[in-house]
Amino acid sequence: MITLLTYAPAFGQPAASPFCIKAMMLLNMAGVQWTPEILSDPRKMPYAKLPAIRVDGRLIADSDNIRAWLEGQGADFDVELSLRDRAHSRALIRMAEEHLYFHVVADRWGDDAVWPVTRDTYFGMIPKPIRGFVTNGIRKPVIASLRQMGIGRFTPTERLARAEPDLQAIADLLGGLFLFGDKPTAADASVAAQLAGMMATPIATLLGDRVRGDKVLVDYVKRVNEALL
Ligand SMILES: N[C@@H](CCC(=O)N[C@@H](CS)C(=O)NCC(=O)O)C(=O)O
Repeated sequence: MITLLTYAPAFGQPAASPFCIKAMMLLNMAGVQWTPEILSDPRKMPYAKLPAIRVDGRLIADSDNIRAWLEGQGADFDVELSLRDRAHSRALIRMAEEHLYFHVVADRWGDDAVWPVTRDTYFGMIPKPIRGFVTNGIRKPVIASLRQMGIGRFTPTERLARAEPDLQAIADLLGGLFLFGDKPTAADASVAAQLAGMMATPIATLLGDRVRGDKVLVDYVKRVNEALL
């Protein structure tokens, strides 16, 4: 049995992290048996992040490594894709995970109106009298890393403008049900999980409103969730 170490459900999603949701989708797509184990503190994980899977006492951390492990067991998430499509898939995954994801983080951690809800959802286990103090110490380096990478320096309007061409590119690719036709592939697990994260942010943000208002993207996320969760 495979155990998926994941964050708790949050904001109507099966996990607070889009990467944990991606891992759930990959496990389901691979058709393997798995069970979730909820962690709130990832510091003991190999990369101090989630998701990870535990198989026969061994930890495999990071959703891309989980994918590689499943592929090593015989899964092929992109079975009908040409080499060219597989290359495009890789680029889409990077766009979703190394760019769009940080907009989810900026909305949830960087927006002062959203932060109190994020804090109480993610860190509700910390006693209230010390929660503000403890979580400020966790929030600060997250904000600093967003500033360091650049998007933390943008106004919300500039940030939406930076995400917009990516969102449009995803919508433009959705001629079929999924990114590469009528069957879900690995790229759908990565892209839909990040879009779902944007949509699930519980307080209105420019980005959340943009994605929630886009019927093509909303219907796409719904289809991927129905197929893979
Ligand atoms: N590249 C990793 C990213 C995972 C990731 O960023 N996880 C975040 C939650 S979305 C995390 O656990 N962060 C904890 C921390 O940075 O302290 C993957 O694909 O699994």
